[in-house]
Amino acid sequence: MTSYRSFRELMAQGELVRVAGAHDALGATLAQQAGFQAVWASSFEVSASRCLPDASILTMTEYLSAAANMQKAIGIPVVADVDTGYGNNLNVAHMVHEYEAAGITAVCIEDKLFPKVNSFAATSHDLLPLPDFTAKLRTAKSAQQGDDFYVIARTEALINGLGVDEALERCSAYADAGADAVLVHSKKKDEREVVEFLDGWDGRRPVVIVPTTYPQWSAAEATKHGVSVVIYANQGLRATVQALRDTFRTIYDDGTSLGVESGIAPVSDVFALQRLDDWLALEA
Ligand code: SPV
Ligand code: MG
Repeated sequence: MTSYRSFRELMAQGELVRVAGAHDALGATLAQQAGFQAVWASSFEVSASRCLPDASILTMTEYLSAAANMQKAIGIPVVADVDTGYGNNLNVAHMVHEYEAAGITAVCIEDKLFPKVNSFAATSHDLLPLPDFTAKLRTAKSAQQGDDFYVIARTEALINGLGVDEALERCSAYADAGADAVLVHSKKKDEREVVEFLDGWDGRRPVVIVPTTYPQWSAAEATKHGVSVVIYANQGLRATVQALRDTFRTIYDDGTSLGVESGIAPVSDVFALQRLDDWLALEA
């Protein structure tokens, strides 16, 4: 599948954009089939799919390969989680060249120091000084070749415990530096600090949220407070882990797969996801 709208076109529609996290083409396809408008090529998921921590261990090439494989399979845009941009300004420029050339229409760069660790890990989450991150954003925006490429600037100020004022100051500077949208991440169990951010935000760029730790805050509620994009970053991965664990355990314990057959997708379902008939038609 090659024709897909860019993320910018999707955003121009002015409706809430719901995004599901994935790490491969299969997950991305299932997200599209469920109705999501875009797919988040999650650094956490891509790392987990290799049983490695989300700690700047995999290389840009590996993340790009995963994102590109997703984009090739689906007709909705991939939003690539590109962590810190994989290094300094030079790395950011290279990243934009490579992602854009691969047909990715949106990336999300975060303001943590490289190497970064996943936001939920119990470790330090130091931020790049504000001027250094705005320089990264300006680098990214001037590196893009086409007008369509979309850069989301993500602040980890709340993750770092720096408070809403710091998050607002940073996102405002990120908008000035040319970011197309801002992502404010939080690891609180409720949405209060995100709401406080939204109440203080001047609205000149769309706001993206990732409500992993505050799942009780619905997309409908978030929209009322001015959120434009909601990312369900890792629920697919977590569902997969639990489903595989339960299925393998049952088969092993029972000594037969009979007990799981009614609860797993038939082979014909997998054939459909592989578009097997389309491929076999090429033989005709
Ligand atoms: C990811 O999915 O890789 C993210 C979101 O960056 S989080 O894991 O919540 O930091
Ligand atoms: Mg990530």
